[in-house]
Amino acid sequence: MTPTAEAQHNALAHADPEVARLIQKEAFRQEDTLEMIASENHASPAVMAAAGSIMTNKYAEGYPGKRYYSGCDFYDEVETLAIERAKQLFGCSYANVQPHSGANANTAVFFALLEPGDTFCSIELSEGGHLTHGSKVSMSGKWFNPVHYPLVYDTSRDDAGYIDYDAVERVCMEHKPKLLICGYSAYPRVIDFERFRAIADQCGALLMCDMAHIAGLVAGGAHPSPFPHCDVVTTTTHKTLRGPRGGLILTNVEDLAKKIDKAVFPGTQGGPLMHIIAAKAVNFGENLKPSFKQYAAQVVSNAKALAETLVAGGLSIATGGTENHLVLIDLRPSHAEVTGKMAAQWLDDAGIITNKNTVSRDERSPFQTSGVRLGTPALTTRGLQEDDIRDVAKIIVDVINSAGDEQKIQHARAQVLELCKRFPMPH
Ligand code: DSN
Repeated sequence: MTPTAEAQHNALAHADPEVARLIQKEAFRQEDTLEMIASENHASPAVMAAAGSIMTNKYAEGYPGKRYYSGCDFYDEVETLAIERAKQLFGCSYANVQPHSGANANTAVFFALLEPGDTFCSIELSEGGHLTHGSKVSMSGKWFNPVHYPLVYDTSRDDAGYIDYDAVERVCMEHKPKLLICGYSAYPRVIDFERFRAIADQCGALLMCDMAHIAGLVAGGAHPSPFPHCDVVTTTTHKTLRGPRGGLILTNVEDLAKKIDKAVFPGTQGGPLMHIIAAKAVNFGENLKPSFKQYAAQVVSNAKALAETLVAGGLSIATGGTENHLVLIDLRPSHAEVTGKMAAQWLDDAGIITNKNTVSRDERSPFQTSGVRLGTPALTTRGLQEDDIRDVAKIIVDVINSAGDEQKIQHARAQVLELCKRFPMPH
C-alpha cells in the first residue's frame, strides 16, 4: 500500500471497521487470485487516489465555464484537463467525460441521435454484443427497434466466427437503420472500421463504435482506431484503459458533440462524478505515456500466447485464435457435458477468475452457457509475460479436464498461489 492509501485505510478502519475489514479481505482476494475477466483490470494507486479524493464533495452540474453551482473553478480545470487528454489520446475533436458508465454513455448517444421506435443495427448480446445494443431487457431494445447482423456460421470457412460483413450490408440495406453499431464484448478479432463506414454510407446510417473492450488497445496503438471512420465512439474507462470505473463519448462532428453534451446533461444524468472525472484525467495522462504502448502490445501478445496454448491443450476457441485482449473458449467440441457455469466455478475454485459466456448459437441459457471468456489485461498489468501466460493456460486446461475433481483443483490452486506470489499486485 502507498502511504496515502495506508493513511486512508487506517482512517476507515478507525471509523468503520466493518467496511474496512471487507475492503481488506477483497485486497487479499485480488492478491491471491489471477484476474482473467476480459473487462477487468487493476487501476493504479494514482487513479485510485484521485477517485477517493475530496472532489467527491461538489455538485458541478453543467460543463466547464457553465455550471449551475458556485465554487467550481478547480472542477472546471480538472474536467477540461480530462477532455483535452482524451482528445489527444484518441485523436478526435470532442470528448464528453461525464458518463457514469459505458451503459450511460450508450444511453446518451441513443437519446441524442434516435427517436423512440427508430431502427438501429447491431450484433446480438448472445453472439458477442452488449446488453445496451438492443437486448430486449434493456432500454435500447424496449424503446427502439434493433435489427441484428450475424457472424459467419459456415464452419468450413476460414473466417468462421468473424463478423459477416456481407450480411451486415444485406441487413442494413434491407432495414435502413438510422444508426449502425460496431464494437463487442466477446469478439476476439480486429474490427474492420473501413468496411463498416462504407456500409453506413451506403444505407444512410450514422456509425457508432462502442470500443469499451478495446479502448486501451486503440489508445496504445495495438488495434486500429475507430477514427476517422466512426461518427460517434463510446467506451468505458476501466477495462483495457485501466482507469476508474466510468464512461466516455468521443466524436469529430461539432453538431453531434452539441447533441451529445445535452443528452448527457441534462438529458440522462444529473451531477457529474467529479472525483471520477479527476481520476479519468490521471488515467488518460498515464495512457499518453510511452509505457502504455508497451502495455497494450503486451496484452495482445499475451492473449495470443494464451490462445495458442489452450488450442494446443485440446480446447476450441471462437475464430480459432485472437487479435486482441480476449479469448472465448467454446466447450461444445471438446467437453460437451461441461457447461460454462461449471468450468468457471472450477476455475474460480483454483483461483482463476473468469466468466461464463454464451458462444455463437449457444443452446444453453446465459446462466449456464457453453463458453468461458478469458482476457489478459489484468494479468499483464501484474507483469505476466508470454511464458507465464502459457503456464496459466496449462493450468486452465488441467482444470477444465479435471471434471471438478477436488484433488486436481487443489493442485491447480497451489500453482496459482505460486504465480500470485511471483507477480504481486502493483501498489
Ligand atoms: N460487463 C462488461 C463485460 O464484462 O464485457 C460489458 O459491459
